[in-house]
Amino acid sequence: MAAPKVFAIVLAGGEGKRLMPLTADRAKPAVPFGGIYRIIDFVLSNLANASYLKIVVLTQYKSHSLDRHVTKTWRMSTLLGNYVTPVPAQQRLGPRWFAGSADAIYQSMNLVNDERPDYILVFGADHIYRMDPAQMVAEHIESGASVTVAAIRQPLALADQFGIIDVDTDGKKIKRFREKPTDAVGLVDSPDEVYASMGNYVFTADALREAVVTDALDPTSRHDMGGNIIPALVAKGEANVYDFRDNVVPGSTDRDRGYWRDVGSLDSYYDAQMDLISLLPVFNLYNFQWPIFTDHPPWPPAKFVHDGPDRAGRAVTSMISAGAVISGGLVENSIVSPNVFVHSWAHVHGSVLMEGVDIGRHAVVRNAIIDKNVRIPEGAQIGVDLDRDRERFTVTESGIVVIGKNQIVKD
Ligand code: ADQ
Repeated sequence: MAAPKVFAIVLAGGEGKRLMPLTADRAKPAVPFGGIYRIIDFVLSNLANASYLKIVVLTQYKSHSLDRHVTKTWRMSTLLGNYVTPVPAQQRLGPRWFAGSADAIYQSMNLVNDERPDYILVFGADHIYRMDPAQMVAEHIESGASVTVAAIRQPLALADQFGIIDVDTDGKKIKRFREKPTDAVGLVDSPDEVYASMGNYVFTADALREAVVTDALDPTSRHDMGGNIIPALVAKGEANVYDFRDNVVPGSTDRDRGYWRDVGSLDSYYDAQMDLISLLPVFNLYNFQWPIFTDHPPWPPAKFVHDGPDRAGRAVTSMISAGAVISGGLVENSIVSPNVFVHSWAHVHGSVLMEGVDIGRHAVVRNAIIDKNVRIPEGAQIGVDLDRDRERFTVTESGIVVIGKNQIVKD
């Protein structure tokens, strides 16, 4: 039997308000992550590793940086008819942007019709994880459901951030799906947890087409995948769940299996990066059997100079990207992106430094996220006196100081 034709739609139009100021100039999926990646590279790598290479990325909000990244990094040989194409809101149906994620798909239905797939993956672009989508597709095909929703257990306290799933006694059919409820109750076998949608769906192509067309005609709908499309298919008894715990990615270990992070807030974005650098990381970028792809210019290797009794020039428990120069400073527990310069007697701890950041002599940077091209002047202190930092920067609930792109820091 011929392999089923699979087409992937990556939803990348979310605003990412809670990631401000990192999303002031870019959409959430384009926010840099782990030194050399963008958030969207994780979902695209999962699809690519499963050889699903007919992909459209639906964009909308501040899409320039995302568009440029996808076009540059994810260019494909056209030899096999593969592509990863960013598709901005087309206004095909009149002068309006996408009203919601289901409307984005409805307005892009011509792309689906061109491809005539058997199955359509609709995946979010905002998560850090490894997953083999082919295993989910296989389960979907076998079940005969119209849609299969990937699900993971999450703390009950976070229920109002997710689509919450109740399953039938068979453990597979979705009995009830509520988008971000405020009154969710815990699971019978684990009262402090709920079963949450990961925002990744596999649809039988005709079912998706019918669902978005019906939804488009409903004036009361918010045209949202989690809020409208999935609940409608659940009501028809045609929605199944795929338990993420069943997904086994080649090269994964007991430690990093099942890792999935929604990096929707500054704190969760920060924490997920700290997950990369622990001694035995719960998310292992060094699994070469399921690589996370990205692309960057031919920067020179990272360089460390001046290690001596009074000056360091050293980095420990950190990831240091190409083009970075650690010149007489000390970097600990941090992610350092390309072309970062850390000058003599500076001390960086527990921080994420994005491309082109310059840390001046004797500066102290603690528990901070510093966006592109920010210059921390000589002797400045960031993350030391949070009250002072609050006057000029964003400081998160857990005390992470965030400095936006190109912001001038005076001392
Ligand atoms: P949210 O992420 O809050 O919840 P939403 O804001 O609709 O839902 O974003 C879903 C995806 O669609 C994101 O990747 C976003 O970038 C994209 N998106 C949003 N609006 C779009 C538009 N107009 N055009 C293109 N893309 C758009 C979702 C589900 C929940 C689930 C969580 C898991 O709705 O049920 O639990 O994801 O994180």
